[in-house]
Amino acid sequence: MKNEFVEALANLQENEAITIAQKMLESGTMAEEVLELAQQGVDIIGKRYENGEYFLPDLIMAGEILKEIASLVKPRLSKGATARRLGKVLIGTVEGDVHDIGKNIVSFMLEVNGFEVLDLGVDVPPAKFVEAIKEFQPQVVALSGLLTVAFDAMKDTVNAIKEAGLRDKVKIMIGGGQCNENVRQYAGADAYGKDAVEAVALAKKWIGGE
Ligand code: B12
Repeated sequence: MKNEFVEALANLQENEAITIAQKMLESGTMAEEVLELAQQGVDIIGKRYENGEYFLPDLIMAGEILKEIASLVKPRLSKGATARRLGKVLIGTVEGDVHDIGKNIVSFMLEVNGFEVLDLGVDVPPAKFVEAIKEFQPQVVALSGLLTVAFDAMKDTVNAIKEAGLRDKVKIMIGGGQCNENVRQYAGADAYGKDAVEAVALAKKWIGGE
């Protein structure tokens, strides 16, 4: 059933992937394992996109299927992983950018790993991040962005946080698409993470979960 699930997801067979995920959960497969398998499916989808086998609409479709799988898995995590809250992470896609498939994966993986996550969504202006830091009081702020213009938006966001006098209250990580160490330096963030696994590792390191 596990291979079939990965295959169904990789082949973007929505109904099949969801039905198998449901069956796995009902027959006792751990929610965490379903997520790991989903990640394997996503990796295959990413490779097929790079090889020119898949196109934009396929990735959007993949995002939709993942959202549905996430909604199936989440309630089952509440007793285990999500019961122990390690700390708070504020996440959003920066202003001018509406890409959210990767952000949603990061957000989801952080939740699964025990963090309380406030997701501000996409195209989030710097002022909204600042306001949310004041209210939600996260230890970590995660900025996602895939467009080149997002690099400036990331920098503006970090500056706005500085100007609000909140820079020493939060650790800031960035990620998404073309981001790298240079962008991190340019934006003035504390770290760059290449994927959701690194995002979780950074949050753990900073909040002290490990
Ligand atoms: C899907 C997609 C779209 C979808 C987005 C759907 C959605 N709901 O997100 C749609 C069709 C809407 C779209 C629109 C546009 N897109 Co687009 N899009 C893509 C595409 C094909 C895939 C992005 C994706 O989802 N990847 C899969 C996810 C899982 O990967 P990821 O986001 O990188 O996330 C992973 C890591 O980076 C990391 N991560 C992500 N966020 C964070 C945050 C932190 C803190 C950390 C630590 C890690 C982390 O973890 C994730 C999981 O491992 C890319 C091409 C590509 N290969 O990246 C182009 C791409 C990003 N798009 C591009 C462009 C140009 C556009 C448009 C301007 C097109 C247009 N002319 O209208 C618009 C922009 C709209 C806007 N204002 O944002 C360009 C950007 C070029 C540039 N340098 O600026 C790209 C690179 C395509 C290209 N080669 O030209 N797009």
